[in-house]
Amino acid sequence: MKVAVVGATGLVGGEMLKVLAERNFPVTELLPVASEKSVGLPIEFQGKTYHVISMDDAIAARPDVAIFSAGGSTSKEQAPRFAEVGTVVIDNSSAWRMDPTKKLVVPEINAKELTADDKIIANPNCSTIQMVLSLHKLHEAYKIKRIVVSTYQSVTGTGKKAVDQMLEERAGQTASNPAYPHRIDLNVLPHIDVFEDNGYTKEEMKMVKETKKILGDDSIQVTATAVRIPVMGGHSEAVNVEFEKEYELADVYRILRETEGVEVVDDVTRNSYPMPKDAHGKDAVLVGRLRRDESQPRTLNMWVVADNLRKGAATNAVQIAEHMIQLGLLKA
Ligand code: 11C
Repeated sequence: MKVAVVGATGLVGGEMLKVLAERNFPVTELLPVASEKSVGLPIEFQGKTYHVISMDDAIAARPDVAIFSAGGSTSKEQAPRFAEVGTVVIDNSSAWRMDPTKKLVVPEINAKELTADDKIIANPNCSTIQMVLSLHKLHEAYKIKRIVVSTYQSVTGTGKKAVDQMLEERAGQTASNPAYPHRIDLNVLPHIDVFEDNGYTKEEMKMVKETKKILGDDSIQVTATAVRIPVMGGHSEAVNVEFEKEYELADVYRILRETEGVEVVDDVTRNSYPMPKDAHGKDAVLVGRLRRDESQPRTLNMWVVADNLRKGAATNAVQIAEHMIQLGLLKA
């Protein structure tokens, strides 16, 4: 299969290449695509050296699938051009997620909705993916009424510039090209993406809107506070979820242990709980600190951690492509 990775030189693009190789995705020809300034740069993939090509050259090559991680405006402009030449586009930006004509897919939850008409498929935001993956089976069992979530997000979610900012600050330097309006090392920013008119950030509103769309239930109430912390390795989330129906904690453990893609890490007698350092490089969403919210009925507290570049981005995108192959919707 001819596979284009658009945004191949970015943090997520690099992870896409790693995940494609690890999962033995049937790549016969790789088309690494990036902005004009990166054209010609070497990219290693499965023991071969490829060179970055331009968007136009990639479209002319008519790839079977293009996995995009190049930002919203690039996706808005370029994804339809790939789709026009018959390429299936899996897009990791926010450009198409809330478009009612596009599917927003976490394969374990809603890959079955994919059809031959889906030429541009949206990959959700990383913070949303890990939360809904940990909750969808509980939603089936108890019906979610309301979610209150606070995130603790890795600088890798912003990209290389933010990683460099943190490492420079950690080395006692002033960041040469800061990604954030304040220092991030030894600090915490209650600010991810831009502020919207309602006082929430775009990241917070993504969690509200994307959750309803993926779980196919507009009645679910979500309120979020998204926070950047000086960590690499993964995003963490404190999730407080109120159900319509009463639950038994033992059943919640059983359901989560049986949820594909979820790993329960929860033994406080051994100080065992999910941490970003342990999620790093893994595809599983780690869930722990399960406990009843004693302040109101039918409500659960949990702590959810995942590698935002993997299940939160690259792995989920590649899994969508794999499902398209299995469903016969993506062919070489
Ligand atoms: C962050 N969640 O951690 C963001 C990165 O809509 O795909 C991913 C943004 C997106 O900053």
